[in-house]
Order: sequence, then structure tokens, then C-alpha cells
Amino acid sequence: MNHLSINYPTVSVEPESWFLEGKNITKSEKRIKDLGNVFANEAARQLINPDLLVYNVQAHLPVKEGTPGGLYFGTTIIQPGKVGNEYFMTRGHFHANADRAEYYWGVQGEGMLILMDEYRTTWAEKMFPGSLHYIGAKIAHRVANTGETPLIFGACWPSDAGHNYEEIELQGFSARLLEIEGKPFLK
Ligand code: M6P
Ligand code: ZN
Repeated sequence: MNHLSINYPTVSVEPESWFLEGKNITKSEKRIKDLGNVFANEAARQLINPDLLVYNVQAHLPVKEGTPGGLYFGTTIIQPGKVGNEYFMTRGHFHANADRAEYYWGVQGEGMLILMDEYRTTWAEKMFPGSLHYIGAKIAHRVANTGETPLIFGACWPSDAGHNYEEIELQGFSARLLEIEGKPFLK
């Protein structure tokens, strides 16, 4: 950077859609066909259009993955919907570097942040526009859309946190967020 220069930022967040624009941005999508063994009712998942979008993630990765001391920023948009009676949700993960924390915050829509500690105690926090969630170290996290509109949430995590999906793939969370008589319950 040049001394005394006044510059535009290299990235921006579109105020309505929360889409990220600019440098060092990655975009990924998860469709029904990508989410095998994520939901309890695998037979129900197989009846849904495989190309149906469940969620997409955009992230600003200004430093190389694994760099100590850096931060990443992400926007996740989860579509409304269910597989059987289980809300559309993210895969969920622990951090590979287990002692790394993360912030999530609600931007648009209604949802639930599902958290599980290393002893497999599972609980949830309601997400809504303006909700702020500090996810401590060693806590697995996933988000479900409990509303009828897209759920948008922001995230900020250390660039050396990494993702540990294996544990969730093998063991799952110890509870699932299900819709029962029109309301969400952890079961
Ligand atoms: C947030 C961050 C990302 C994560 C994304 C989707 O944006 O925590 O690191 O990838 O949510 O969650 P998952 O990867 O568990 O599906
Ligand atoms: Zn995380």
C-alpha cells in the first residue's frame, strides 16, 4: 500500500443479497445430491430433485488456508425446505484445529444454530436478523433454516481453523432439528 493513499476496499458485501464481490472470493454450492447421509431420512432425500439447491457459501479468503493469525469472512444462504421433517441445514463441522472459535450472525430469515460440545451435549440458539453467536472452541456447529424464506447468515473464523467434517459424517450430531406440529424441536 502506498503511504497516505486513500483506497477502495478490494471486497464488498452487497447490502440486500449479502453477495460478496471482489478479490480472493470463493463460492460453493450444496445441492440435494451433494448431501448424502446428512439428513436422517435418506429415502426422503432421494425423492427430491437432486439438483435442488440447499445452500451456498461465499467466502473471502485473504490469506492462504492454515495461516496463523488471519481471518476469513463468509456469507451462507440456506434455502427454505425440509428432507422429511428435518429442516434444510449445513453439513456442520468441528474445526480441524480444535481450539479455534468462530462468530456467526443472523442477517435475514429465521433459523437455528445447532451446537454440540465434545461430550456430545447438543443445544441450539435461535437465529434472526441481528442475532449474534459466539461459537467457542471444540463446539461443532451447523445451521438450519426454520423459516419460509432464505436464511442468510454471516461468519468470521480464523484462517487456521480448518474444517473437520469426518467426525460429523461418522457420528453425526447427538440430536437433530425436526419440525413437529409446525415447530422446531431437538430430538
Ligand atoms: C459458515 C462457515 C464456513 C462453512 C459454512 C457452511 O459460512 O462456518 O466455514 O463452510 O458456514 O457450513 P458447512 O461447511 O458445515 O456446511
Ligand atoms: Zn466453523
